[in-house]
Amino acid sequence: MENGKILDDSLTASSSYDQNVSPLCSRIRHELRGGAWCPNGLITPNSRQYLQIDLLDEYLITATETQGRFANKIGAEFVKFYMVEYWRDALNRWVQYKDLNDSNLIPGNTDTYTATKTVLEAPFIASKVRFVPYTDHPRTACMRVELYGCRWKQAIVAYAAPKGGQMRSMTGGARFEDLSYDGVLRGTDLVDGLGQITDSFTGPSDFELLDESDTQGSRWVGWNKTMLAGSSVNITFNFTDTRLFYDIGIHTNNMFTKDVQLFKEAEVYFSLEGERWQKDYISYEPKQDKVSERARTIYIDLENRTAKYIKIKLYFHHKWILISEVTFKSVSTVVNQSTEFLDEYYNTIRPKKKSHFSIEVIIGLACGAVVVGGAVIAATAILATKRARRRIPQLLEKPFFPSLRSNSRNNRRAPRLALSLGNGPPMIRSPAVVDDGSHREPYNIWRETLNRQKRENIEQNEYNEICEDPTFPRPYMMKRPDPHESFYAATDITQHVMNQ
Ligand SMILES: [Ca+2]
Repeated sequence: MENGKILDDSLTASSSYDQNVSPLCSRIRHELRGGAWCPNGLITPNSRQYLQIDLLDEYLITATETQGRFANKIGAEFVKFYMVEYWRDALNRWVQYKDLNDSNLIPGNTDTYTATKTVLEAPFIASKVRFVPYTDHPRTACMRVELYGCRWKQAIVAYAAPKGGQMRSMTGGARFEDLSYDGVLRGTDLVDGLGQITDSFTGPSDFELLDESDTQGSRWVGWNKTMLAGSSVNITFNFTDTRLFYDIGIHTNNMFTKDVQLFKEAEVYFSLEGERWQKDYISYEPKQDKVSERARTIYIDLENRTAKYIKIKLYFHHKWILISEVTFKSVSTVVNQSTEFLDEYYNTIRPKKKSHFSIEVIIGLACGAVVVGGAVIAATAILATKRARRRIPQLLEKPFFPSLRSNSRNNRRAPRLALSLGNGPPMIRSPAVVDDGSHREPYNIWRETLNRQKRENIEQNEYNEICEDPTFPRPYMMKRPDPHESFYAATDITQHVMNQ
């Protein structure tokens, strides 16, 4: 609003007192005409006036800010509390924002000039946002506003999941419901909305620790084994379009001393229309960790599969599964939906890639390499000793190492061995290792691991970069206070006192 990225065309309102206080005057820290947007008539507990901002695209909204009507000291109106409503085309309705304590009132202003910013406990995804002034007794109200957020690039229309549970054994009963979910409850399932699983917040490792901005809610959404009909938690995501998927990241809790553990297995299913699912699903079993209780993101390779719908089934390993965020790495794609294609899409079962390299083979290779390495070092040492005995005078003049660089065939192997050991994988080329055709795998695993690490870094950066979009104010961006504001404040307080 302040920087003009939101154009005048995007600003509308339910009403305005007159043209001098139209929605065009609602930009925070601006003094245009009457100095703020003022709805027509008094605001009462039953009235519903709003200022509407059309963002033209979907944004994750993380904070709001308001200011009253200062208007060069003649303004007297401000709003003590306001509500926020938002719209997404997929929802096709306006939803009222509520924080994790189920409160819909956001604190506004106490004077006409000081801006008040509120970081939202439960960020939401919206393409239009309304500010609705609230008052418990009739009064005039004027507002200037700002929105903070970033472009929403996950392309998820909605997800459906079983309603989360409550861990009664915890102090106060830790609530793992999806508190900001904006869809509807159908039976025991939440459908057609987005919520805490896609709000960009991840939970702390110890789920009993309250988030700084949380007063009661939890950043975790969780399910107990006994509360579900099946043996798995099934979550279905539908996307804006057909996409090519690289991977999925599931941020999960592993507080095994408090009955929570990583899921035992994840099955990932793909579909183009949400009814039928590919027979060839992806199965992934994360390595269980009974040492560290650190919460972590588990990435599953989605093998460049194409889908518009993805269903994940998470199987219990312990009593509870808690997840706080799910992200996808994907790009838009187009598919030919001919009968032949669909038949192949749903029914083809591809040969499984060997996902785990046998641990025995790795140990065998490592032992072989150590034995060979030891033998070569021993041979080198013996030869070097023999040479040294022959060349005692030279040895006294030169350091030992250059003798390894002599033209002796055996000695020449030593630097190469050092290089091999230093680089790790090439040591499998050692002739002592059984050449059964599988010896290339450690190299591949090593390379894939390296790539995965790189990709995770990129992934994390890319995800964070969603909130670095220069076309929209960054979340939690603290603005330098306007020096004029303090001037206004001082004079206005003086005038206020004088008026009294
Ligand atoms: Ca979250």
